[in-house]
Amino acid sequence: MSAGIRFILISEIVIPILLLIFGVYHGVLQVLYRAGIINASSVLGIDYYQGLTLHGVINVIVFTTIFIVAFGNGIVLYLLKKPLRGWSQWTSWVLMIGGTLMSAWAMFTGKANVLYTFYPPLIAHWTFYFGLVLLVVGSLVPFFFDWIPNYIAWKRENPDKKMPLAVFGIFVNHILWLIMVVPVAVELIFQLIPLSLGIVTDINPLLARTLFWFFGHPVVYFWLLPAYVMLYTMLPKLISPKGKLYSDTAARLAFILFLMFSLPVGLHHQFTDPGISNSWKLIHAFFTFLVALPSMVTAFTVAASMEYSAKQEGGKGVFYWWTKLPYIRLEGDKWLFSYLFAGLVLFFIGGITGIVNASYNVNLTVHNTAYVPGHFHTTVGGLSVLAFLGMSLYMLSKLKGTEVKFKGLATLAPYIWTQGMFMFSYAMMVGGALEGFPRRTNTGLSYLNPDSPLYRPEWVGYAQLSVVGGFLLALAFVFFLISFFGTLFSSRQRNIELEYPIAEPLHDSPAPVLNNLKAWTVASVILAVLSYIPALYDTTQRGIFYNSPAYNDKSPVPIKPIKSSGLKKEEVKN
Ligand code: HAS
Repeated sequence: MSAGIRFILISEIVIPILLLIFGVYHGVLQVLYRAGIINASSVLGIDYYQGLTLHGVINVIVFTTIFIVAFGNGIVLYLLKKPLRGWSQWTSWVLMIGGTLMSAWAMFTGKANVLYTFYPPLIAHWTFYFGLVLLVVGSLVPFFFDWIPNYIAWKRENPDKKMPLAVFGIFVNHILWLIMVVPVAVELIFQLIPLSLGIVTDINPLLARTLFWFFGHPVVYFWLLPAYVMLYTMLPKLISPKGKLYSDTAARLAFILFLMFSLPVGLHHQFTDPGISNSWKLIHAFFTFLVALPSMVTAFTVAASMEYSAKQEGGKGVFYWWTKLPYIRLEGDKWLFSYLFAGLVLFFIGGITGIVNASYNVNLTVHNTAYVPGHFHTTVGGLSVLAFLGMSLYMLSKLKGTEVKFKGLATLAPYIWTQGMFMFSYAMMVGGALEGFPRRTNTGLSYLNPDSPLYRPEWVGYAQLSVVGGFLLALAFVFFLISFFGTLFSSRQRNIELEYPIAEPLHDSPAPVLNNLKAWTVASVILAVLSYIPALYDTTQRGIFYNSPAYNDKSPVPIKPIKSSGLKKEEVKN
């Protein structure tokens, strides 16, 4: 590997972790603010929406995207054994880092207090949107100019072999990414950037929200699939050198099901939005249950792989093999198991709570309550983040040619994280679902004040429990950082070789139908378009029209409230 490519890979791991320090810090401020322990605007002059935007955008847009590119680069390099092209990697790097800096400038200067969902009526400075566009374009460059050409060259040399499973998962993920960014690009290019620049004053926010959620649900699988690649291909080998993936075919089936069903589901975020027909919302609810299917396939396949692999280490019977899993083991790369296992345990809860959300009628109880952050902190904040942190440390140690430093702290971190996330998510989910604890609040926290008519004593305990959870999460992250920076600044001990512990499958079949990615991509696009045409049509017929001046310093808060729902443009203007 050339020094330039090595530098790019290391920086694509280190930069997101540096940014994550701000992201996690703002997470801690959120719990303190919600419990009334600090006043949001008193901390470094950053107000509630600004802090929440930094927390969300850094953690789930920037950290994830740059890491996923680094991981994909590493997997393609290792398994296809073809060099990455310097010009393509540098182009991607400049676009992603340049875009991140642009958006970061807007967020840190308070010009983009629009949350990670960034749809109107909240409006940001144009640099925020432009930066995101650059980040996304940069993340696609290696796919087109390194991964695909390298695969074609590999296939020419290995005509009888299937695409390696890890590469297959990485490709499915980036194909999904390519499809899902189209609607959000339309929203950014034709609605938000012109609105922010003052080129237009009139946009349809319901259309903007629908385009956002067309992207906004599949993006959660963009965060999930790299973790699934690790679970399928690496987890068994971390348990035992003789560990095996239970079924390669089941894994490929799961990835294809994600490609098919991740897209036609976004309306489950808009069950309560007016102006879109209920029938299409219901159809998206059904598709949402279908997209849970590949995760169920994964739960069984991964559990079977864990059992098989633990039995290679002497585990016996129905339950005793659980004792042979390397929960806290420091030799070699076994420490990485703790990140994937802790993530799995959290995702068990995250998955079940997702199914609660998807149930059209139950969603009405939990929507816009703290239950929803409770759900997504056990999914993206659980399995995805833990897998990405563990893999960042793993790749860093390989790229530095050194052992992981402070391995004990690194191995404990995911368990402390899990404990913290359980407390935080329990508080948010139970408080949200049973007591209506709100998802967002910017009301001066009057619910904590006994003298206020809005005083809600039943929420106070939940807010306080979430502080304890938040502190455990921060402690876990500090443990991780000590190990991460210890490894970064340690000197080289061995040859630099980026390798991954890839397990062979126990059951495998050629299943050519599953490997035809071109056909599945076409099918996925057709299904996504068909499932969205009626909803998009509805938004143009009964959308709510929102009139706004260009971005100015007061723009982060809605300038003009939306007048009412379900009205046609002429009716609103009149
Ligand atoms: Fe979700 C909202 C439905 C999965 C992230 N979700 C969100 C939001 C985020 C998010 C960020 O239907 C908030 C968006 C916002 O800002 O408003 N979600 C689902 C469903 C699934 C799901 C059905 N979500 C995810 C994943 C995410 C994520 C994955 C990130 C990575 N979600 C919703 C809905 C909403 C929503 C509604 C809107 C709510 C509202 O009203 O606003 C499914 O894909 C989940 C399927 C998962 C399973 C679990 C399988 C279990 C496994 C673990 C096995 C463990 C083993 C180890 C073997 C069926 C794989 C042993 C375990 C032991 C316990 C010992």
